[in-house]
Amino acid sequence: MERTFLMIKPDGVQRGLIGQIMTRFEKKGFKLVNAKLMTVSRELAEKHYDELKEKPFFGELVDFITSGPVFAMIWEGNNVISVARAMMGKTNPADAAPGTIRADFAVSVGMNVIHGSDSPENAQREIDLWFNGEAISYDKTIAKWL
Ligand code: FUP
Repeated sequence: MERTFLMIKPDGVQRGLIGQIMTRFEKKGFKLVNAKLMTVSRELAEKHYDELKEKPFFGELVDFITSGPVFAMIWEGNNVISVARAMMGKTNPADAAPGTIRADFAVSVGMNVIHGSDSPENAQREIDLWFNGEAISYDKTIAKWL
């Protein structure tokens, strides 16, 4: 079963969107297997966004992610990596399809409410980085209906 790392960014936490966003993934049928509200060190932010370190916006991105608590999560389910990305919408909320999280809740590419792993390799890397690889394995009785 596939797992992905999702993070509600400081703007989403400040705006009180944690519950609404989690509800979307719960209603879809994905399973929450770990979660925590946490502050982010510059070291963690820089490791997380290592692929973007040459980009001109890297400094601002790290400033933003470390500016307040984030809500980090691991979700599990069939094709959860790509389906969660589809539910999030395009990086720039202006390009995101209506009904997606970024389209419905955000207006700027910087403060776009949520992060989600973009590949199986990055999902594993991010689960290791943020949760030391730890997740809860449990059965949900609804599973046979999904
Ligand atoms: P995504 O995978 O959708 O989060 O997008 P990227 O990994 O390309 O970008 C990571 C974050 O960098 C985005 F969520 C927001 C920020 N960003 C900018 O601030 N400006 C840009 O032009 C592109 C990305």
